[in-house]
Amino acid sequence: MKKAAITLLLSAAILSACGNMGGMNHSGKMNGDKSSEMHHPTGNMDMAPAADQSQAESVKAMFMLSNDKPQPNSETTISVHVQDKDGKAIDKFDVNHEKQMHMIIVSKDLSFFNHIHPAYKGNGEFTVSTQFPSGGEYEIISDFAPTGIGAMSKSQWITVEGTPPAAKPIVPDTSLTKVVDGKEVTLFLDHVMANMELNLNFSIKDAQTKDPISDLQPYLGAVGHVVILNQEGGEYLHVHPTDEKSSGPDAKFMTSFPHSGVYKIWGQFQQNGKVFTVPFVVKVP
Ligand SMILES: [Cu+2]
Repeated sequence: MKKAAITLLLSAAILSACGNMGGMNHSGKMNGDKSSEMHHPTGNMDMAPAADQSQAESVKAMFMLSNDKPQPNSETTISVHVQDKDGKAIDKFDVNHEKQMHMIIVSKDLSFFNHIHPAYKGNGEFTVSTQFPSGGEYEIISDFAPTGIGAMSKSQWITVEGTPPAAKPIVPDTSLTKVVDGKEVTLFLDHVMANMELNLNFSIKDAQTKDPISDLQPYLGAVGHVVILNQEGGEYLHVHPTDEKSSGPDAKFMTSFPHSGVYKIWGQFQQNGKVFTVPFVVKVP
């Protein structure tokens, strides 16, 4: 198998009403199921295939916060309850890249990005404690694979108390070279076009010496992870490398952008036990 077929799950599932959804923004957009794309590199037995749309729609995720009015810079526990369409807990989940659930949290302007891993408590419930850096709206996306159903993602917008900082414009980068934590990372895209497979190649050097970095460590079982969101929200791509075993200087991925528009891409890599995250903004014609 070279790579699995892409499954795009584009639907607007309505999250079920829930009496205890502190801080939830019911008036904002509720994306429910997101477009989710997962590639299955050769030999990777650690990934569940994507659920088809009707299967994904039959699964509900209820997001709850420990605090009705979440405050910036203070611990907030997020819990996610995964249920079937009858409200019964779904209790078996496949491990995907070393975790049973991946969670991405972004601010509305995509300037804040966090990738964390809720712990499974049993009976369909995952929890994680985290902090939000300021007031404003955030999207929480959770990515998981109920056993026998397949990989899917669910999301929820929340509002954190306090005045949000001025939104940072999401502007396509004029240069696809960034320096983060002493690493110079260049993103090469072979062609950028909606609905076409393309290669993303992150090439990583030491920012000072310009020496290629070839001692990247596996992060969640692979050379890197890439998360892509579109500017408007609603499209979420979690992309895994085509050569998971690479240790740099190149980390290669393959994906396709479902529509034209502006997308933000976060590449995450690990060296010397420390994860670094490199953001890029691209315009897809
Ligand atoms: Cu993760």
